[in-house]
Amino acid sequence: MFIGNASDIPSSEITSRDTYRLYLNRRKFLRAAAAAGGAMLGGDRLAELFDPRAVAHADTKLQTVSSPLTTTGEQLTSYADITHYNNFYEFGVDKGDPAKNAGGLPTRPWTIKVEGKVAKPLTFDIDDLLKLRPLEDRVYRFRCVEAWSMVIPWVGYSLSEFIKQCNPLSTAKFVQFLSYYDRHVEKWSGESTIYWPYSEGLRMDEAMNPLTLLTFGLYGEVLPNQDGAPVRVIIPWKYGFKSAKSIVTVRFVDKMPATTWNDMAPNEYGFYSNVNPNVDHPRWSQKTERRIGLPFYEQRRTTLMFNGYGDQVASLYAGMNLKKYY
Ligand SMILES: Nc1nc2c(c(=O)[nH]1)N[C@H]1C(S)=C(S)[C@@H](COP(=O)(O)O)O[C@H]1N2
Ligand SMILES: [Mo]
Repeated sequence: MFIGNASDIPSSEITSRDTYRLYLNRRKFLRAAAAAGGAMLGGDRLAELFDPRAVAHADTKLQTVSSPLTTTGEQLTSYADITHYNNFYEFGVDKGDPAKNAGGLPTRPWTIKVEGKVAKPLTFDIDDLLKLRPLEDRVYRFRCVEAWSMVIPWVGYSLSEFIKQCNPLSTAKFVQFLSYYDRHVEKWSGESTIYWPYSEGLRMDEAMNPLTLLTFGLYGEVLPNQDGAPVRVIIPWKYGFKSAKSIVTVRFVDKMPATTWNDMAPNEYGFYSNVNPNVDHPRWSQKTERRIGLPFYEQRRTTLMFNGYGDQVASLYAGMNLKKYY
């Protein structure tokens, strides 16, 4: 955790973006103080103050509106945890690697190519997509298949709004998302045996469900690179690996597309991957999860069917055997 031990604000208090900002201001102040009377601070302390991860940029704010689809009532996971406990295997296999290594991801210019079963192939520029619909603040529970979870205030709009612009044909039954891949930029991608680019997919009705979020930011700011800048999807009732990051291609297809984790270990990771406490992973239970960032004795909690979004999505799977289609 980058909060380290140098600050007079304990990391347990850094629970919101506002607190985080106060913390940054405090650091800036200390940095100025260090410049003025540097001899007072030791080398380690100085290194901590100049931690590049703590620099907030003025141009990262997004204009947002509140959303009727937000989930409330649970304590938000801190910005520090959301941005320093990541899975982004292109930038390394450890949770702390993406924050360290994703700085070189070139997020402008950025386009999404739309291809496959559409009236005609299209290319969207990220800056046009940001203006397509009002950006909403939407708090969602986020459940990783590794049995940890967070509560994250995302920024975006329903993927369905984007899909309408793509004019998919009636033969489009699934939509596939492909992530950016450049092995020169993502030098760490060889640490795993994943076949790149990262690929994920949804059935068309899942993609059109209003909860499925085309995501541009978190905590009211653009996505940090390690969280999938400049655009990703978030499907709150599915395990986290379904949410492809840094998307460059959206492909409409007539058959279930190949997806990264399903390719890697089909008996462990199904195509659907709905959060389901009644279907254990072959190597661990899915009945409970560990909420990141809480005191140790408060972390463990019961995993909810469809991650708690059953009212909105259970009907998508009516009549399906969810033990078979995990
Ligand atoms: N391109 C790409 N997308 C990805 C991954 C990845 O390794 N590469 N990891 C997935 C997994 S396993 C999870 S849990 C989430 C993590 O998102 P977060 O780091 O923003 O919490 O991203 C998903 N999307
Ligand atoms: Mo994950």
